[in-house]
Amino acid sequence: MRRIRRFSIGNPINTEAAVQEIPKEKGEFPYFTRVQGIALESDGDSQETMVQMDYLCYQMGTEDRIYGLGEHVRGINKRGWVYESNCTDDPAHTEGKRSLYGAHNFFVVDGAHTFGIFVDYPGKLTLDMGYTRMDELRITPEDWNLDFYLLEGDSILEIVTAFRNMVGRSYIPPKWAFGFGQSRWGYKSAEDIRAVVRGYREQGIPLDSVYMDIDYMERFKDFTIDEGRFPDFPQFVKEMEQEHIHLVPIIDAGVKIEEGYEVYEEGLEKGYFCKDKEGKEFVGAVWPGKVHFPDVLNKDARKWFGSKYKYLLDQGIEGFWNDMNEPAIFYSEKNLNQVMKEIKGIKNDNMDMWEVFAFKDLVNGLANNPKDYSSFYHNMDGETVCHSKVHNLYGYGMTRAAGEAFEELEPEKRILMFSRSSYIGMHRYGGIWMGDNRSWWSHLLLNLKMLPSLNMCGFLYTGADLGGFGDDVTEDLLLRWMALGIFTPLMRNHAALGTREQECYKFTQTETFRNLIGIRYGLMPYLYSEFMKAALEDKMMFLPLAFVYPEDSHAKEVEDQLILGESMMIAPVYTQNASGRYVYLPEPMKLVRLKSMEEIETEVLEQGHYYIEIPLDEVVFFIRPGKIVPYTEPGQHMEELQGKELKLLHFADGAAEYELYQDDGYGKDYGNPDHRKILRVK
Ligand code: MIG
Repeated sequence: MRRIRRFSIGNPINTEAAVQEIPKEKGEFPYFTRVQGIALESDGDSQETMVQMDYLCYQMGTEDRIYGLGEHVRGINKRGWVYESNCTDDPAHTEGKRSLYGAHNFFVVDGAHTFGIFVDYPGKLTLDMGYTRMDELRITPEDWNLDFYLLEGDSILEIVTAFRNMVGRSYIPPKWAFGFGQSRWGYKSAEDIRAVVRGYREQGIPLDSVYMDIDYMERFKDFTIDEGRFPDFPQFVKEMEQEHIHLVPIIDAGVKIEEGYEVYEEGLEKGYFCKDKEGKEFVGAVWPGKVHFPDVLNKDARKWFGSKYKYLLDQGIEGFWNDMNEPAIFYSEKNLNQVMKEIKGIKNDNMDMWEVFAFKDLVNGLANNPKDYSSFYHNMDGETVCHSKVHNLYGYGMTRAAGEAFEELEPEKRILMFSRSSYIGMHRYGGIWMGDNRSWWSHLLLNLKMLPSLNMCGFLYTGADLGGFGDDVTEDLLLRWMALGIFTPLMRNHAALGTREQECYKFTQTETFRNLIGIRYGLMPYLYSEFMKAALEDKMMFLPLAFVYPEDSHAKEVEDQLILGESMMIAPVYTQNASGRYVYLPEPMKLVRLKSMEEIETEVLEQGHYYIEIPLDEVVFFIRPGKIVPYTEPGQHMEELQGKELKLLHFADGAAEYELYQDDGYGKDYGNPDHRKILRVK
């Protein structure tokens, strides 16, 4: 039996994370006690101090496991670290980090008691999962205005579905956005993009989209296109369309301060930017130089900012990615002046070591400074709210602005949208990508581990920068990473300015890349069906083995394999120079080995532990007993898949069924029964 209970404390800010209204209950929270006590507080780096604190505490048993929290470093089981919900632009996703770009305060405790918790609180929230004391789970907000939801059910999956029901249906992208996309920070002109498309098409490597990073804009101004480098943009969009390529431009949060720039002038005139204490527009600096931040938490401002996407929609664009919306701030005008003053003061000193360090900290502390976040304000339904109280809603607000505008501007059509920063609730308006990872083997594994925790929080359309964003990739890392990426809804190769070029055609094993990406397209009938069913039925697409085999103590500890939908288990290679890997089969499964969509071998394996050989040019997955995986011949792009004959891979002794979901990939009549078809083996 499922049950959701809501305990409201103080005067919570309405985040609109939930779409289902749960009546408030009075009284004590079950399981948790509110503790007045001494705790360790950290400044995020290494300084820790003992402070008096007020927190909610759950006494964990040794067997308790914790799942969820969305976008974070570390394991599928989140126990044993302290996490902070505090959306941060930090491109070093190392194990010691407490927050990344998102704030996803939903988790499930599984053990002596099994229950889910959602803390609807848009400020900084500390989730101590056995860090201060190994046996205590502590939840510490910065103030006591929050909604605390307790979810119960007969299984973890039931709890997750109840939660997803409560927060509303996950965003569904157009079908072409399941195709492979190439991106790189540094494509500067139409010519650069043509060269990428040529590179792929000449090698016969499938491709559906090319992403346009900040360089397409005129001096990094949102909703502008540099005419010199992109002459006749609508014509260029058409040209790409003929190549079956979608262009996907980036939109940044900050609006450049520049006289004569329409978005700036309009926003200023209407009072739609965030204000400082004196009521003047807050000045931060990001890529465009000095900017104002649109107040996307103000309904009218949000509507206005969303309407700006029309400029690009009108030119044929059908997808966007929203960046820098934590919001990232390189420095604020005020703080920079202050720091400069302080530096002047020490200029002629003979600085000692500590002073030099302090000087360095002054400069490094310019970016994403908490003082800046507490020095500007939003207008939420007429009320002035300090940014730091609602910090985690900014990316959500920006993406919601776009999503709501698309509903109005393109009511019949799905538009691709994914964001960097997010909060639960934003999952209704867009997906997310996993931010600035690195070309590290450990980040391939992190990519895998984040999938189920994001799915729990409603984020289904997601993926990591394949090959890694920062640092230089190697060909084998890219191949292995793509072999995971072929399964993730967002499949995009993206890299940072100045790193090794990592478009697939730039390497020697082009045939392998062609086959690998071909397998993605070949498996599309299955992948798309599983995505759509997960979205429409509030289910997870990627599941930890622990959720599917709760009685199996081995399965519970597996952190490098996932169940994908109803039929499949994946187990990618994530170590360098490996000829294969160990895989645990919780039940008999059929191993499927593909060199390409035309070269498929299968083998039935009993339950148990195996070392599976997986050469660089092969993909392996497993089919569960009684299950079916529909597939087709690959194509060069998504449109080419239309009308291709369906074939079935299966591990069925007797009769088995699979529900296929198929639609035109653009429309929104998701409930149409014609989209569902039962496939059978006899
Ligand atoms: O400060 O637009 O995460 O994907 O390539 C970096 C340039 C700004 C961060 C994004 C990344 C993008 C980059 N952006």
